Amino acid sequence: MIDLRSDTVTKPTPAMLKAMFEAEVGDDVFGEDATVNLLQEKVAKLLGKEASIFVPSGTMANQLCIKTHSRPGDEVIVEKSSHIFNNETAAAAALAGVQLHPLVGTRGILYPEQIEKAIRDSDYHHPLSRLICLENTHNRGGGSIYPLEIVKEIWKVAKKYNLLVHMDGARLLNATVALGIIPVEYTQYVDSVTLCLSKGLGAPVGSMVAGDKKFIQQVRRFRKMYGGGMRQVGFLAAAGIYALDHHVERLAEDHQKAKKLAEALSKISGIEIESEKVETNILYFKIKKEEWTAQKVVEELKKREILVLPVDEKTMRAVTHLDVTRDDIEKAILAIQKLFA
Ligand code: TLP
Repeated sequence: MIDLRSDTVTKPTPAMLKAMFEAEVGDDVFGEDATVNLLQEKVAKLLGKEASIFVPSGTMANQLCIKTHSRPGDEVIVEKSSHIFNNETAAAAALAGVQLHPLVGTRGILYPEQIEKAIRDSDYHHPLSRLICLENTHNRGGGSIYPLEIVKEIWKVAKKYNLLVHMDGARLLNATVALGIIPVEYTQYVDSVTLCLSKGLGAPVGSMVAGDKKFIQQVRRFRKMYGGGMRQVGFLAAAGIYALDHHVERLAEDHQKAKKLAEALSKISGIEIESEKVETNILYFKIKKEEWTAQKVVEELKKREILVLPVDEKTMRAVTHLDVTRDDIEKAILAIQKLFA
């Protein structure tokens, strides 16, 4: 099977598994897991923050940040197609008690002027605007990269009105590798940032939250509350360390593979895709054949050993990653060409 559904599907490489087996572990709820501690120091440094903390998932990472930054009744500005708004089972409302204020972005990107307009005035009928969440890269935006200058301007607006900024950086390193910059260039303009080890980086489990020390202390309390305090979890942290040491620069390959696939798809009549807009490892395409649905194409491709994700009636997603070779991309292209011929 050539699995293009998500970059979450990767399995540990033999070298990663070896690192996991050899990890020194301890009880992380006591703060005694040496490998977790090492990962947390490494990520804090990478993201230019005072501290970081290992958590089970990207969803928990985002939700811990929202919970820690806000109080019930506050308002959080998000993008309408963001993961936080659509794919976290309303956790911000259920667990943090906040109201999400969704704004429509351009390929998921919000602009400082629209954010400034959405910030509430001090009328006591209104909720208190507390936090702005940015997703980088933006999944539903098509793996789009937040322009650095825009993040800087959003930060300025946030500080002018005393708001906090959170970055859902599940795929932050896809953005930095594509731009050839270091993560700190972004993270200097956010109060908190998450990073998923289990997506393009290829670790089996785990995400990171980074911020200042006081913030991370509070995140640690809420992580316990949310049931995310884990014990000898250094086995998983070791996979994260391995991923950061060996799988970052190679993300560029995933971007090339996505571009190649997108360009080939753009030449197939029956498929609609703006291949020039594919910037990282995620691509969305639409089925133009009237009688075909995305579900039908998924089923047909599955028979040909290719997995893609249906998104809505006519739209599908493909994501490149560590476990999809250049050869697999060629095979996928051929199979899709044949199906649409
Ligand atoms: N995204 C998954 C699905 O949930 C859609 C995927 O296959 O892309 N932030 C962003 C931007 C994400 O794309 C995801 C996962 C998360 C957060 C949540 O991460 P997990 O799955 O670890 O909770």
